[in-house]
Amino acid sequence: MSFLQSPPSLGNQYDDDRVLRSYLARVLPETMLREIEPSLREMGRRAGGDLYRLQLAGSLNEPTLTQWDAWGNRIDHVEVTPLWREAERIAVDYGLVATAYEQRHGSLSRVHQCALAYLFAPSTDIYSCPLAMTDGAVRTLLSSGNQALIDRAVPHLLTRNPEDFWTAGQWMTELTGGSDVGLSETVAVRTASGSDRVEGPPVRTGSRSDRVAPTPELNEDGEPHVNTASGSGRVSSENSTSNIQSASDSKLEARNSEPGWRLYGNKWFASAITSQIALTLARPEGNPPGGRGLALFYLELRDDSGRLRNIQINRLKDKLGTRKVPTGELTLVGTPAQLVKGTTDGVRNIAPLLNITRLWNGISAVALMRRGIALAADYARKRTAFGAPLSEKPLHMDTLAGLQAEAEAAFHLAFYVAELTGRAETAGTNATSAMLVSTASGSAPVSGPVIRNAAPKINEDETLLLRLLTPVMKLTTGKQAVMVLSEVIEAFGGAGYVEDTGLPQLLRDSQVLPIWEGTTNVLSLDTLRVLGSVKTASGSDRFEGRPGRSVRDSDRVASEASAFQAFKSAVTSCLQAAHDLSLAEPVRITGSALAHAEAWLAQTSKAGQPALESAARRFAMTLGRTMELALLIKHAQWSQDHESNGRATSAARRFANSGVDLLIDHALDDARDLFP
Ligand code: MFK
Repeated sequence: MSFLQSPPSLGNQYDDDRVLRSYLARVLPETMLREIEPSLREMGRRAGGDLYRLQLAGSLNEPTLTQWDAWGNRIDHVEVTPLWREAERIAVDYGLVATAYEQRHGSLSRVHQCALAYLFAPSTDIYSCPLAMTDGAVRTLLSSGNQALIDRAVPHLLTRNPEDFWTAGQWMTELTGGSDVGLSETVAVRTASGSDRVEGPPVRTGSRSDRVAPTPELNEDGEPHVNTASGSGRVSSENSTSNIQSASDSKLEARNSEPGWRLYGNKWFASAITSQIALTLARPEGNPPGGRGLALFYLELRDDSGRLRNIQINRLKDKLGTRKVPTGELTLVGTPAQLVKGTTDGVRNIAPLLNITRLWNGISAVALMRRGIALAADYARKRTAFGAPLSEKPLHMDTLAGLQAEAEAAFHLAFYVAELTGRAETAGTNATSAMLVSTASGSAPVSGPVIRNAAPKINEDETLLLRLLTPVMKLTTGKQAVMVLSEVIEAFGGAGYVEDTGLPQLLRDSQVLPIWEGTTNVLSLDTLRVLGSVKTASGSDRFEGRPGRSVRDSDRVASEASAFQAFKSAVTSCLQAAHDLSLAEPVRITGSALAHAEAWLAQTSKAGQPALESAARRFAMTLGRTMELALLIKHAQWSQDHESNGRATSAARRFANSGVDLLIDHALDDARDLFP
């Protein structure tokens, strides 16, 4: 061969990222940016350097499940990839979860954490998945007020000591359940008072014989003996010297002599099953059907000797993407568990976790877009065809410019939701979080004074806005990621279609983003529900915008109006920041999309639920893209004024003409006719 094409390469992923650096310069106080920038730069160096090389070198590695040892013992041992092991160490070291709760910079700690995650995620093979669930578990446990569980688990989830670190799983999906979690069949049985003895599994109604839980054979501890494992869980006897372990052991022993719960059922899509704990839903015997009849449970997967606690791992999923994530099908055969908060309302009680993982989903979406574009741009400078580098070809330039505008718009929405999340979390909770973290690690995790930022506390409107924008942001950025990464693959021609370039993984991994944590359609309906415009499948029409408050009947009308008003005023305030003529057209397009969305909602609400539902996705995406453009305009003006930089303005102008208002009314009858 006379010619060899130079492959794409990456530089420091912090230094090279104009959008991230410009955004941080706008939203962070200078002192904070100065303090955190070295760690961001270091993460950027690793993301474009050793981690990226490790990722490419291990592209064929996948997790494995070994169900039996050589002597016939059921062990269900999951081995993760070398990059995942390294990613865990880095995650703990940099406080990928802890940063948000240590709150050294008040509400802006969430932005700090998301910036770290954004740099870390594309080079670590979706290790962001267990981190997202861990973060969500912390938020859920703190919201539950269950002090025993908070004391037991949160210090492990937030520690910066790798020996003590736990991750959390989120087991929601069942064969029946899927998105409709209220259909879950897992049953919770209360054990006899004062003993750990199992009352016996409930009668199962599943049609498949392997879904019937066998009567457990009890071991000497009175626990049904199902698994022994070599123990990949680190909370084992060898860790008994750990500060955290010894501090909480006595509490655990005390609990074991109290009445408890055993879970029986199948979890069909349990992500990252190497976690030490999981939050899951099960229906206490006798409870009514639906999400309200489910309760939220906490469980620890392994006992002190590392054996799985009555959990069988039946197989790992053979997935399109996220192949490094060990996603399992599990059977719970009398798994000991503890109630997190009450015996009902499990879906409502696990909602804090959903909102945090949806934020991570959006941050991951923009991170993957950024990675794909960085590689494609570098390649375009190296690849010469038809007499010039691709970067000088007008059509190729135009194609990548369109992707950059999408990614830039998505970035601002995802990080805006991070800002709001941080403000909601620090509304009156600073003291609690700070205390939790200092007890977690035994000493302050990082030295130096705690700097509180001057960001305003969240108000009622912004609380509504956060509830609305979380699903809107997740669904909008997820779709954008798939579109952008598909184009990125094409920008490499045939090379993008070849596995060992590492490029196909980008597209495959992005395809999960619109699916897990609520599909586009489910979240579109959630968006309408937040606006008070539809009932859910389970008939709930309650509105949970303000913490601790549900709104019904006449109040609901007010909340419907105020959720949209909160959105409208957020968009409008961004537009008011724009004064340069170059932004006039994007401002006009944003205003027009906003007015159309408002009029459509008012009008279609009167037309009834089928009309609303059938257009819900177009409506929610219009809200997402409108907010994205508004935020991009605001940033573009700032960047002109403070950095004399017009590139964000170019992004706003391009994005404004890439379809912001998607609200076309297709006739419902046509949809019925067309349904294949
Ligand atoms: C790097 C990327 C990070 C991601 C990694 C994660 C890996 C994990 C992979 C997975 O586990 S994917 C599976 C995740 N599953 C979902 O996301 C479920 C999707 N389905 C929904 O979101 C449905 O809308 C829902 C299950 C919530 C519907 O269930 P129900 O039983 O019909 O509940 P309903 O009546 O809609 O809501 C019950 C209560 O919760 C209501 O409050 P009230 O009881 O006061 O009326 C709702 O207002 C409240 N609620 C629901 N969603 C909420 C919420 N509150 C706040 N925020 C929310 N998001």
